[in-house]
Amino acid sequence: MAKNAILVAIDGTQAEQWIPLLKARAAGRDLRIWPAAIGDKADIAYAFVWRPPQGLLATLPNLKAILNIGAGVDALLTDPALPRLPLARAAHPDLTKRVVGYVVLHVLAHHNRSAAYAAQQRERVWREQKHPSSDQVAVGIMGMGVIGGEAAEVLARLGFKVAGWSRTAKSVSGIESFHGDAGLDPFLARTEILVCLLPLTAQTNGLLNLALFRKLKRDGEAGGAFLINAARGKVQADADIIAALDEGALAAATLDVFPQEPLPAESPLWTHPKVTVTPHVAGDISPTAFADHLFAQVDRFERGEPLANEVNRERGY
Ligand code: NDP
Ligand code: OXD
Repeated sequence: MAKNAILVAIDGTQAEQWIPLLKARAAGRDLRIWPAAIGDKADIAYAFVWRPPQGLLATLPNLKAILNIGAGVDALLTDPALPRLPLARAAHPDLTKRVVGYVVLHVLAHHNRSAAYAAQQRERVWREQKHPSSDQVAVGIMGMGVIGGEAAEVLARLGFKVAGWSRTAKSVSGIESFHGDAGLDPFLARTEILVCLLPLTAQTNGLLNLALFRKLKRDGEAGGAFLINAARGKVQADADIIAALDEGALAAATLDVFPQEPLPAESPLWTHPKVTVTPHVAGDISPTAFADHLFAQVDRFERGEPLANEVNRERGY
């Protein structure tokens, strides 16, 4: 008879943080830790996963639900053998605050000319850079979901002229809204600091390319067009970012994510003077904040309630 055990399959070094915390909060639940201690696969009813190996979940005959320890489910959905079961993603205030903090930090860094001041400090140069007020600078957020929506509101409170672009129409007070294919060009034409918070799907793959960068507003008070990608690397074309920086379509870029991670040592992005690289850390989710939520999801499911933040497989996010 199935035992409603929970598989924990977390890729990489993050597992070291997560496993003791999950064990401490398991409250008698039977945890099976991949890869060493899965036991009888027929016992497993739930899976807590972050980038599990492709095909693993398909080998669990009594699996009932999959809980992703992250907001993006692109790595799971590219598994051709992924079972068609309820699948939930992470949408949690802790994660949202972290990514919004990252976005605000880098919008302000571009706005406040931080790179120029860092270069001046190295040369002992005391010179004021031109600082437009935030209400003269247009920020555009691609992806107005849980994280993008919050980032838009925080940046609007800081005074920026904020617009959002999403798949479906939105109406948010103080935020100019654009949606769909028809809304993209007008959204880009008014945007000086472009922030990407889109999921990776068939529609968004490669969207951040040279043709798109050329449509951004670069003659405004911000002093050029800037890119911040805190979402997924495959939404961007790295070579096009370099080309856009070199021709002036982009003035600078902050990149947390890359088509290939870790970013290869030979990538010119590492040393480009107009690029800031961070190693996919915008939204590192904290196990202390999220472990209880995972067990609460199992409890909901067992009460017959739908999972919170269930992924729409057709939409891809
Ligand atoms: P949500 O699912 O809440 O929001 C996604 C948004 O993108 C929605 O507004 C959606 O539109 C929009 N969207 C999706 N497809 C399209 C499209 N084809 N055209 C226009 N808009 C589109 O996601 P979250 O806000 O929670 O997270 C966003 C992404 O951020 C995640 O998928 C993940 O990849 C990434 N992320 C990265 C982290 C990091 O550490 N770098 C940390 C956390 C998240 P609509 O509202 O109309 O559905
Ligand atoms: C996520 C991430 O999707 O950290 O949560 O990238």
